[in-house]
Amino acid sequence: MTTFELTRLLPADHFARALREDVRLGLTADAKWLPPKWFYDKRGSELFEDITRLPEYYPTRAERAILTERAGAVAAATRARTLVELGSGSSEKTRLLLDALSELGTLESYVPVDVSESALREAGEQLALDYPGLSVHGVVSDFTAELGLPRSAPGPRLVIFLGGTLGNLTPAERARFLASLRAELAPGDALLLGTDLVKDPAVLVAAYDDSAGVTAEFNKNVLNVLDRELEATFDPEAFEHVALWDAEREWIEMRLRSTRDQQVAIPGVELTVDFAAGEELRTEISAKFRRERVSEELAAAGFALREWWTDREGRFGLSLAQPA
Ligand code: AVJ
Repeated sequence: MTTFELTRLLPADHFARALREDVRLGLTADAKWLPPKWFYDKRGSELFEDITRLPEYYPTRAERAILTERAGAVAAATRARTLVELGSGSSEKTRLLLDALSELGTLESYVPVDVSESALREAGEQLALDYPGLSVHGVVSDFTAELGLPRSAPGPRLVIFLGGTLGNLTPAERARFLASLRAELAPGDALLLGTDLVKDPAVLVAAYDDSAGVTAEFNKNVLNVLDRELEATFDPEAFEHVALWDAEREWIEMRLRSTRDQQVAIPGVELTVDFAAGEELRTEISAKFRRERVSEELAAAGFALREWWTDREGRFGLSLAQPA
């Protein structure tokens, strides 16, 4: 028998409050910024899916190539009974691991954790149909705030955090996130972590500034989100998409650059915000890693790196780690 259940860990008004707090904080700062999580409304999630199919955006394909080759090794090394996925989204690459763990015969339950209830429902219900006998327990949560693994999830547990999303966090946020994740795991549990790798800046910048303009639209979509949720008066056409490589900090930054002097009302937070011509609003960092940095950050959080795999071209890294 197959089951699908859903748990909401957050109060119903969590996202409305968090958005207002982020907008107040980020848009009144000297150097304006917004956290990347607000890209992902329905339209933004669709645009991201489009990005993953762009010729310039290699990370999704590179990570899938590694998983295709290594899913069996991950299953054998972890013998997981529970697969927990952070930021599961459409759960597409997850099937490679569900297949490998089913074949091995250890898998009992799948726990996708995501901020989007609709994405969890869609993916969860389909998976429950496709994997008879699997219990699917979706958790609506903001894992940068708290993870909240169901206590019932049987061990050993394999937590996967794919796509390179760790890179959206600053170094301090990553340290905090990895340490709190470690605190929820027991000996014998494991973490499978996908990280995009440092490479030729031209390749990196192209991946975040594609010729079809899809990433530009994705970036500007955050302004549509503020217009809708906070009755703001942003005109996305009055901002330009910017993607640049910060060589010192080894991250890509996406920004929106105001094309003119303008004033924007944001009634939902009782703010009026001025933008000078050329002023930039930072909307995302996407850190790129080297093996050394990944293993150091894992070690600092109490994990030991057990396996490190890359695709043939060395573009993307997949780490298997366990509590040290
Ligand atoms: C989904 C966070 C992994 O940082 O590459 C894609 C998001 N931003 N293009 C990334 C994104 C611009 C993506 N992650």
